[in-house]
Amino acid sequence: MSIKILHTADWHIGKQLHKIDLAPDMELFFDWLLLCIQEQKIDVLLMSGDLFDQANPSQAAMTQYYQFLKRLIPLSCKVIITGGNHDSAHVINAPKELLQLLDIKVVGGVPEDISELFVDIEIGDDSVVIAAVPFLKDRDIRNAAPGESYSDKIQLIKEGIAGYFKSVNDYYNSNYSGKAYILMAHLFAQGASISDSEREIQIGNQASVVSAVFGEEPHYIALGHIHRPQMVSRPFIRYSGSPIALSFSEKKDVKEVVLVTVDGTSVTYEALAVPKFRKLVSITGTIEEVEAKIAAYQSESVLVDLAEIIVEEESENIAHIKALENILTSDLDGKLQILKGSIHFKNTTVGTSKLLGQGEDIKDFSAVQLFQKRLEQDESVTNSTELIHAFKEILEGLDAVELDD
Ligand SMILES: [Mn+2]
Repeated sequence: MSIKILHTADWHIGKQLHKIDLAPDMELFFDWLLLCIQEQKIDVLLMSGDLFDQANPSQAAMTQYYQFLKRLIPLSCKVIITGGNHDSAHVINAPKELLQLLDIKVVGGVPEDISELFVDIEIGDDSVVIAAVPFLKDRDIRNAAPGESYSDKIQLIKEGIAGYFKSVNDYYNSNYSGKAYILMAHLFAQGASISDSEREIQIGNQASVVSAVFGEEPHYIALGHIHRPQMVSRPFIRYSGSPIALSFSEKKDVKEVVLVTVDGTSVTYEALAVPKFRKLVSITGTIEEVEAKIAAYQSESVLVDLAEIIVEEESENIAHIKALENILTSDLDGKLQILKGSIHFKNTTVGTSKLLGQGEDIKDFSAVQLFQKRLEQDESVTNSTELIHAFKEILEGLDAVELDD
């Protein structure tokens, strides 16, 4: 016999990506996860923080969470969920007593007594001890001193985190020494490779921790917070990453969960890839190239693929900006949904200098005069008077009327 544990983190239930609700992605992940738990005969499911995307989750997000738990109960798989930096400890802990009856342990925030972090699991001849450490808030780990400097603060947070993990390991040593030991944590470990979707924790990530703070005791460290799956400094110190992509910067990531197997005190682990339910794509090029790429776009995803458009044109032209607006609002038959777009001009400065004739200096013109020159050069502009009027209003709004001589 052995004990099989699945390490996951950063579900971010309720997440929206540029106003697109990722609830369908989560639902498909949950379907897959339930199947995986059945097929792999998983005994324990770990979720290392950031259960919800918001401290105050929407009703829809709460419903999705409880419906998942309901489907999990018949599978007799223990569940351990900790709070992350996105979570409210109160929201997660509210149903604590009730969930405990269903073999679901939640640790929303740092408990009063360190013993409350520990779960001692025995299945057949095997056993494992899990310390479910949630995100450590500033106030959990140190006393703020009046007048302390920025670097004092960073130093004290680092010492506070290290001190907390030392107490956790001391508790393990006194009560469970010799047993297989898994430590859960939600923090920023030094050297981890981040994406765009983690919210900074503990003053601009300055107070990142070195993996030495976890001590020598744990056989496996199930980390949460970083959304890209990876090991940190040693193979058994791992971020499972988020199960779905939460930002365009994660578009190339393989999403995974980690299967941890405990056999006596031997602990082994392997990553299981989570299927991609939709792609996040960046479509780049000139307006013409982007239009062609969108027209030729093929999707094999279960859900509509999501795109960001990045246009690069040689020089500034209102027609290009209008073309991008058209692309952003066009109907694409549900094969692709465009969430955002930006346009960059390689020669903006050249474009400006073209406004000026031989021997003319930009300093000799007012902002309104330059704007007028610019409009005269653009054949697509038919309402110059209105635009100049609007431009003056903006300048006045900026309290820059003195530029208009
Ligand atoms: Mn997160």
